[in-house]
Amino acid sequence: MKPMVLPGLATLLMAAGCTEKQTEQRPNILFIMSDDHAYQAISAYSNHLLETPNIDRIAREGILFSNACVTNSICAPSRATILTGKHTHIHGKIDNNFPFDTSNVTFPQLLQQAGYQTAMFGKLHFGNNPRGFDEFMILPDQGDYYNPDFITPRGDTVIHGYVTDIITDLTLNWLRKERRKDQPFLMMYLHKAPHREWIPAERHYRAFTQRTFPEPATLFDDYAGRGTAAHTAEMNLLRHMTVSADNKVYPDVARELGIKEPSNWGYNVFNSKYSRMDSTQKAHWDEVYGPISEEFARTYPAMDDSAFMRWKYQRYMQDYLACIAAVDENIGRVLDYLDEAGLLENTIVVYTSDQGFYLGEHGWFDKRFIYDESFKTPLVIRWPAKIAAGSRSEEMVQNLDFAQTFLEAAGVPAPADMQGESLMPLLTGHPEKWNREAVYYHYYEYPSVHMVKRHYGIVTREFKLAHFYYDVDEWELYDREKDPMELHNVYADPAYAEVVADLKVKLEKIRRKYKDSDELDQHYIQAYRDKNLIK
Ligand code: SGN
Ligand code: CA
Repeated sequence: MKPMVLPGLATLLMAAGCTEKQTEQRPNILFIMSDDHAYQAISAYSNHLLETPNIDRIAREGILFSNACVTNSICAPSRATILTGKHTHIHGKIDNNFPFDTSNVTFPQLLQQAGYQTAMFGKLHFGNNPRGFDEFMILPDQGDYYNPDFITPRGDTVIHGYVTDIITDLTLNWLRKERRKDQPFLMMYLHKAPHREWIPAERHYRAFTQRTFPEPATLFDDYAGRGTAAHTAEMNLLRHMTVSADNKVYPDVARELGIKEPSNWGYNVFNSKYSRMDSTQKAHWDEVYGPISEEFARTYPAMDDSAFMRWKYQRYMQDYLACIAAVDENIGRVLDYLDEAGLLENTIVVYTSDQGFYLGEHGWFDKRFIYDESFKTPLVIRWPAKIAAGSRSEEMVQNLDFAQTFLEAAGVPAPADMQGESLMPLLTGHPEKWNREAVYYHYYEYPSVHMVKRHYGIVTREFKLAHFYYDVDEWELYDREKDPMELHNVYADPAYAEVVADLKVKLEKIRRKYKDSDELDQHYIQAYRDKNLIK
């Protein structure tokens, strides 16, 4: 009998329909996310505010997405969407109030089961601990900038120092000492900065408080041409940003000037943040912020509203951008380490934010709206093994897409009920395989801080149609090409009647596709009633 010839492994794999690529080493994943980092404050997007050389490096050596967006522009819902690959009405984390339902399947759990070593350091904001991680150290709730508390699997601890540096030290320490060389890793490296109240490190506030930044064209927006929601939102620099907590004027100085903060909130927050610092940190702080308070006491009495607005804008930008300087610098430390360790080639490095943020555009800070500065988020990805350096994509990708992207990159099948789409075709230069024409958005947290009304909508390249509901019933339509600043709601303009009719059909369709409905809207309103958040 003729001896049987055993085919080689490669032939077997080819016969089974596998390509050579699938037998390659699985990539590491370094997911870097900050909290409330506006794309307007990344020089790869625009350098009118500051330089971010390290985030830019990821973009330059990889791909920059100029139309990345979120499904619900607020912290915890965005994080839950990233981990589950589902819209917020499906995973149930619709806002920052309700705890995350840990029976949801998350992509880190799947990667861990598939042999990835997994770790998370920084801000999660779920009200419970992450599942699927071999190691984690997370900030409780929003966390603190100075000498922050951490929750760990071994109990709680306080670490002395500045939060952005500490989260990076924890990340680097794990990569250096805990990483097993025979397994790929998933690292979630999650900054608290630049979240409100924008408290910078000493090395950055010294420099940034000396600087003056260009004002946005819409700083003095009066919201004419927009709906009720824009008029009633409480996120205007002049009216809602506090001089003490946000602008760092000492409470006794502000009180002396007769400045009223709503229910002393700003004063209390300033005091609680300041009291976290040790005596050296306080002394350094006082050297810089003491004179700022004194100068404010001298100039405030002569300020009219527009001068006060301008002063607040500068104070806001000085601290916010100084926080980003620390984020960028620390990302540089991690990239340098990956370089040294020979890990850069086969590590997917992602930099993104949990949502966008207003930097004075429309007179606002905060986010929540479907409007661009809030809805869009920065996204740059570096993976030399697959992504050509200097790539750019204008496709409308979402935080919804991360889970399936990472699972595909790791060769792990994605559960059928995940709702995103893997970004692999866009990463690997095959945009023809990507055919998304519209994205869906739904914001719920109302009534709540900043008072942005509940709304959902559909966004295409050309238009944005949104329905504000619950205590209003208003529609808004923006022509994204003709009116990129979204100043004119053209919903009632007869010239757009056909567009409205067409988009309403598409909105119904996309709501059905993602399994959202009027019944679910009512269900989540009822959940607020049950919790006595509304009557
Ligand atoms: C805090 C902030 C708000 C912010 C929410 C949600 N106030 O309440 O300004 O909108 O968090 O932010 S603060 O003065 O306490 O910081 S999120 O990023 O967590 O969604
Ligand atoms: Ca956030």
